[in-house]
Order: sequence, then structure tokens, then C-alpha cells
Amino acid sequence: MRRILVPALINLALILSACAPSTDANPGNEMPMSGNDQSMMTATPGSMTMDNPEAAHMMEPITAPNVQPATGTEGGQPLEFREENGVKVFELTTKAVQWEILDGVTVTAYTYNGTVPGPMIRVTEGDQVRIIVKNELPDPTTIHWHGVEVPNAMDGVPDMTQAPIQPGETFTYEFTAKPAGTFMYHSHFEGDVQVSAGLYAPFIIDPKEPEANPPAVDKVLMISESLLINGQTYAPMPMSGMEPNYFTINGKAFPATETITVKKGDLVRLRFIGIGQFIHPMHLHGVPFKIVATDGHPVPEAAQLTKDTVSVAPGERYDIEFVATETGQWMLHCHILHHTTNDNVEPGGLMLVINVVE
Ligand SMILES: [Cu+2]
Repeated sequence: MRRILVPALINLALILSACAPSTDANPGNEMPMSGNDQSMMTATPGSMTMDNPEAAHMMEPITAPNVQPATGTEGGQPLEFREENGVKVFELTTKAVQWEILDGVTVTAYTYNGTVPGPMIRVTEGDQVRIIVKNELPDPTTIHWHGVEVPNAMDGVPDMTQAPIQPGETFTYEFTAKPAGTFMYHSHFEGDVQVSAGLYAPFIIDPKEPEANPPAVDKVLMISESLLINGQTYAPMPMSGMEPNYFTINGKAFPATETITVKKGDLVRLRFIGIGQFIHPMHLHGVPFKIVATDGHPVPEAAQLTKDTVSVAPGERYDIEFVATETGQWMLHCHILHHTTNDNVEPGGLMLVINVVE
């Protein structure tokens, strides 16, 4: 596969560099543009806007000077905060690290606080939240609070709602956490590269009124992809020659994914978050589940589908619940079966074990 990928990548670069400049070759582009000002333009995977030299970032390996191995080993862990006059204050630092997705397989990652995913921000609905972001990446960045209802100036869209946070600079986001549900935060600057490189993390808002029937086990599973060619990390995309060869749940590929141990009879909640660039039909063995929330919003009980597979598309969240009625080691995996491989070797990728014990 590597032998195929490398020429494909070179061919693609040659083809794209040969493309004649064109101003109307990107009809599907959602970003507004005026005149020749392309400062707002972010190259969309598959779009033919590569005459813009800015778009070349898509084809380059992810690098940073003096990248060190990550000190943390587990992403998505709760981030500590301090209280200042009733405000919950969190601190994030964006930085590049070497992140191990699998024994002996390491990617160059852009991270929040050194892990993939970044740390989980978990607050209660109505909390006043302040997040201080220091950018230690070699590139500008911003943070978008995906699904959270924030004031426009806090929305994190570069050159639209704020100036990009330049390397070495700090920016402070502040808003009221609402509504309750499963959300995330991620880079919105050259997102095709920075999000794929690891700038994503869960943002959970618990309801003000405690839940009547809280689950015994409550896990967030962020699904993404990586592309490694000859030890170099690239941002994978749904684009010829740029497809991923590794697939991760919370920054790890099977068998490095977490085994979730639950007791027989436990109510289990899994919060799927699609943060990669591909759709993943996640399939649970053993028992069916109910979809209790979509994109953070509760599904009324009468409308909850009972399923054993749910397709999680980029940007989507599905909270599923099931009662672990049977003991044993039950697989949870993507049913696009190429996604359960590591560089074309099965098993791997988007698989994890739900271990139901007495
Ligand atoms: Cu998949």
C-alpha cells in the first residue's frame, strides 16, 4: 500500500500544480468570497482551488520544530479548572507532540495540552466558562465550540468572528455553557489539516437537573483517522492519494484502544463523536442499543430508534445506551471493514472490546 500511496501522492501534486488558475472552479464552496480576496478561503477536500498557494498546506507533512514525545498517554481526560468570581477557568495550550496511536506507530500530532483527543471540558448547563488558549504551534489557530450555543464573537471562525491566534499569542474565550449535551471543541483554522492532526476534544455539558437514571458507565468515543507514509504524518482526506491508513478511537488504533469493562446489568452510555473526515457505521455485538441523543440533543423516548449499527458522520454525535445483559468480550467496531485494519493489516483501527463481567 505504501508503494501505491507515495506515487499517488506525487501524481496528485503534479496534477494539481498543473491546474490552470480559475476563479469559478469551486462552485460548492460554502465560504463567502468577494472579488479576488481569497484570505477567507479554506481549500475543501476535492475542490480544485490548488492554484491558491495557501492550499498547498494540504499536501505537506505535518511538522513542527523540535517535536517531543507526548508525556500523557490517554486523551479526552477531564481538564481541571479554577473558579474565579463564579467563572470556571480552563487553560489550553496548543502544541505539537509525537503521539503513539499503536505500539510502535507514532504520528506527529497537533494537540491541546499534549494529548489526542485534547482534554475533556466538562461543565454544567448554565456555567460561566472561560477558556484561555495559548498557541504554541508553528501556525495560527482558533477554537470552534461545536454545537455549543456561544455568542458570535466566541465562535472561533478565523477572519470572520476573530483574528487567528498567532504562534505565541493567547486568546480568551468566554461564554455560558448551553444547552446540556455531547459537544466538542476543535480547530477552525485550516481545519482540514489541524483537526486531522489532532486538534479536537470532547466538551460535555451536564444537565442542571441531575439525570433520573444516570448510566453506570459513560464514555466518550471520538473517531478519527491518520495517514502515515514512510514515517511522515499527513492530514488524511477523502481525496485520491490522501486516504487514511490508520483509524483511531480516542487517538488509539486497536488493539491499543481502551477496553471498556462493565458489570452485567449495567446501563452503558457511549457518546460517539465523528471528528475525522470519513463516515463510520459503528456496530455493537451482543445486544442492541437505543439512540438517546443526536448532536447533543435528547431524543424523546417514543422516537428512540433501537439499532445495532449507527453511522457517525463527520461533525455528528450520537449518544447510545444499552444494558449489558450478557457477560463476555463483545466487539464494538466500524462496519466499513477496511477501517478495522492498521496499514491494511487486520485486526486494527476502529475496534474496541466491551468486557462484560459478573
Ligand atoms: Cu469506519
